[in-house]
Amino acid sequence: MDFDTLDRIRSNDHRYLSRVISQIENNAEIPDTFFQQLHDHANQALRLGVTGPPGAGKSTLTDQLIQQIISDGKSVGVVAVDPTSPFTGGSLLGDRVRMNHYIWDDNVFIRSMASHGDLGGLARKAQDVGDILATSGKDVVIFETVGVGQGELDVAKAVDLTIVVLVPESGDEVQLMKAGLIEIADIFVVNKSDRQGADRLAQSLKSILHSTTKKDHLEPPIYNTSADRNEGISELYKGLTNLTEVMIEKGLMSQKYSDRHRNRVLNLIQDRLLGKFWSQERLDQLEASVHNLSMTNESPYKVVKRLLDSANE
Ligand SMILES: Nc1nc2c(ncn2[C@@H]2O[C@H](COP(=O)(O)OP(=O)(O)OP(=O)(O)O)[C@@H](O)[C@H]2O)c(=O)[nH]1
Ligand SMILES: [Mg+2]
Repeated sequence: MDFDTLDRIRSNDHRYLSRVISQIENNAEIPDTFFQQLHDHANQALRLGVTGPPGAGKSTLTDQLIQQIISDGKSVGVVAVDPTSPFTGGSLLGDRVRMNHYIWDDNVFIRSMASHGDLGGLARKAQDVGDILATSGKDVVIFETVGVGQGELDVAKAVDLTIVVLVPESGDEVQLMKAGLIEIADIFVVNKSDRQGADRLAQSLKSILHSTTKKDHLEPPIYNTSADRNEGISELYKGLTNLTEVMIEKGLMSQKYSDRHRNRVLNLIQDRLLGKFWSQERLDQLEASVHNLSMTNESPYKVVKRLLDSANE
């Protein structure tokens, strides 16, 4: 595969975009120069994360947001991360339906991306894919992830703005705090507001946010929606647009951008150093010591010392 040219990405060739994303998905070796070239073109898009518990209606909501975005004369790229996880059995089909719906539309690009259980790499992949879609000229890039673990929450670090989707069944405040969903949200959506308990959830969220939002931070707004009947969606879209403007004005977007930049460098260094360190030989040494452990009872610290010493030789 030829990574030397930006032209096919910049010309918004969806088949090519999909091929490059597959390479990233499959951990193919891609030269750094490829990503370096993207950098100058990748800063125009608004990157949105849509996250929340399994089955909360993230895909349905994203679908409605796509409609809003294209009616607003803008283009959008959507990546649904890890639809093969055991939690998300239903979404792959849903994603296929959506894909077919927009297959001839140059303004809408949708695809799924499996994490292959490699959650550590997810934030990096989301950044890289975001760069590709931004370079293709998409005005908005959406990442749909299931918010059930650290890897998924890391995706929040790859975006400008995170929408956390909850439903009346999502549980009480304590559970939400524990799940780490409160602190990553810039906007809350209480979806399935056609169901009982939606107002109560919105109220209790509001009171936690009121007491937990730090000074100099914006208190995340809450929107009630019923995504499957397109209720509350245009209000959400308007709110999203307003919030984006406010965040730009207050310098919060550039703050997020610098945080992303820093995180990205930290993550890349970590990945590379670890990748270099764990040669087959060291992995074999580790395995050997694991098998020895029960016999010689060698301390893990001793194993570490030996492995690190061998790194310095
Ligand atoms: N009653 C009700 N059902 C909804 C609403 N929005 C979505 N649903 C339904 O909820 C189910 C799950 O919707 P999805 O959009 O697939 O949810 P998801 O969060 O993307 O699910 P995963 O990706 O599998 O975690 C589907 O059957 C939807 O039709 C809503 O506002 N009200
Ligand atoms: Mg989904």
